[in-house]
Amino acid sequence: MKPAKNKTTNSHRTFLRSALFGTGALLATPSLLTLSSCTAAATSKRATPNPDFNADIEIDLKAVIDKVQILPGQPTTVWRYKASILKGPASTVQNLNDTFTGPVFRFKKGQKVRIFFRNNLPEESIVHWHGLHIPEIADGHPRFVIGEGQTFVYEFEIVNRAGTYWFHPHPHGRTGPQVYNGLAGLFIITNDEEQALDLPTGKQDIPVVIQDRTFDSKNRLVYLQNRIQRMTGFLGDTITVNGKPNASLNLNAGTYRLRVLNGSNSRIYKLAFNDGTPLTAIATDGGLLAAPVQKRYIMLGTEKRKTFTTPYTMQDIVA
Ligand SMILES: [Cu+2]
Repeated sequence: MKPAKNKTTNSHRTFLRSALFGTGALLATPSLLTLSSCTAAATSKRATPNPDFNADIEIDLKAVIDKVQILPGQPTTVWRYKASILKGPASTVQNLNDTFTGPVFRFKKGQKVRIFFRNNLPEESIVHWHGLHIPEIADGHPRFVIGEGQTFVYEFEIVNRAGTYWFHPHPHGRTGPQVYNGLAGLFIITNDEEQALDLPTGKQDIPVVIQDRTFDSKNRLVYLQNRIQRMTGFLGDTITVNGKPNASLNLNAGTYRLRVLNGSNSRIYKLAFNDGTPLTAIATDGGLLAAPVQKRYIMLGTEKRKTFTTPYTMQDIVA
């Protein structure tokens, strides 16, 4: 309701301004034209870049149908995002291989970002930047969906605190299936405050996207097979990490930062080390906590993520 109200106010102001500068009945027509073009601009889809927006970073982001090797045997058809950097540091974009998850974007607060989103799916889609403070037109509201072959140009400045955010499709009534098919990526933001904390970085800063999936005998993704699932929510029988079942990672001694995102449609997770080693939670959805908190386990609801470090080695964890 709020944007609509603002729109009216802006239009009203424009109208008043025009009316003030104008005299007589003739100028009533230009005033009305201003009024209608203003409303059109606020609701139109952004298909071309704004030349006045000076982007530090430009990214090409596509939603595509792809085949990836997830299980032994036949590859699985998935829907996924693929990104490439057009302007700015190459480290901004990290595509993950042989998986449906990703990419991982890494930004710094204050950067101005332009993302060309191209929908190569056989249905409407739009990208929502979950947790980001950005202009409404760049927020991926379902009314901004674009059809197959169309492009939406996002332009916004990174104003959020350092933290782990994510992006996913947001078409009305189709968000669940599109995320399930594989569309989800991470949006990591850093800032000076975080960089002064000496947290693990580089290879010791690991994205962990947890999702449950069900595959049929031909390795195809299966979603909402029966009425109970449609009512209570989908629960897959295979847990994937960054799009891979039975995921494992060999780590060296030292402290790791795990950016854990529950990207599942309904499943809730309780995460703990199997030997009871405590976890140190350092952040939630909204960024860094005021102070680290030790936990025996962490609960992850859907559309939530926590970031934690462990002062123990992965060898300890695996053992
Ligand atoms: Cu979301």
